[in-house]
Amino acid sequence: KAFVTRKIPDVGLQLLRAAGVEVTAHTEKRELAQEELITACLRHDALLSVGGRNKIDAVFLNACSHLKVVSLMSVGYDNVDVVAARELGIPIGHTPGVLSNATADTAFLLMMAVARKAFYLHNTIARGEWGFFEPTRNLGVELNGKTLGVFGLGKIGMALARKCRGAYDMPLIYHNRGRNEAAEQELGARWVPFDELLRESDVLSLHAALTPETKGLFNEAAFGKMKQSSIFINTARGAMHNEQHLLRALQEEQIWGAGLDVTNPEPMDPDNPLLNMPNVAVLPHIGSATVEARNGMAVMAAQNLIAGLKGEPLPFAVKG
Ligand code: 8YV
Repeated sequence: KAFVTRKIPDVGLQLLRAAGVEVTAHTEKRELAQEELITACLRHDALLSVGGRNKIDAVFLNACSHLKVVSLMSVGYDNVDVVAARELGIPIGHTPGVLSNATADTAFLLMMAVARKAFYLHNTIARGEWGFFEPTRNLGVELNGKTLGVFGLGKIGMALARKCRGAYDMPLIYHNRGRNEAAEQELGARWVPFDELLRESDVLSLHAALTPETKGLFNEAAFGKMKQSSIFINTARGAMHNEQHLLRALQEEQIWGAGLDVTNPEPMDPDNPLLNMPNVAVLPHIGSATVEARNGMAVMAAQNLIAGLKGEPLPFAVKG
């Protein structure tokens, strides 16, 4: 018996049912309170958890230590206490890879939207403010040959770097804990220290996991080191940037623009001044929201769950 925390693509449910799993899905359009999740899980053998709202923390895991598997329908697992899960012997699955292209597309889309003020100009038209044409109005910037800086060069960062190379011949610099030899060979990527990444990137895109080390890393000090002409893109986790500091950096023209698919907090307050700035584009955490990616994620999450129920190793386990 498996409990699923949201409506997921049919392809995932079909796989589960074909394997003989009895599924209960929470399909109401409201967040599950933590106590409700625990109560539901006490009646099930496995959990398929969608999105980062429900915390799979030590309290949850201890209350639900009977679970044979927790299968996440996401690549990120910052909402999970991986150490507590390991100690309790509960395997955790996730869905890396299938969403890399979709998420990289979202970063690319934001980069272009910021460079040409696209979302802001769309909104001005909707407000009846098409405006008077002058050759010096509504000017954006071009991306050709500009340097792409990636913080956390893994699958998603690589997918973005390939798109940027193909479309704009953008040189690639990156900062990771370790070197990414494959990226250096394939894309001529250059590892740089963190401060150099800040100083040299024309477009700086975040693709790392949220950890205690990356939380709040993009703050006043970091924005202060970036080029005044630079564009900051976050499709990873909102908690990696300080949103007040980002707003100030934009207002004081320390950086040129920002594109966010993740905000801090989510949802973003509709009165947030970032939403009315010409060089800012914001999306409601849609990085992996394509038919292809979400179907792939549902399949992987179902495969992890089925393996866990059988007591087999998960095909896509969180290593933690
Ligand atoms: C999702 C994500 O929007 O995979 C992740 O880590 O942030 C996104 O793909 C969401 O968490 C889907 O469950």
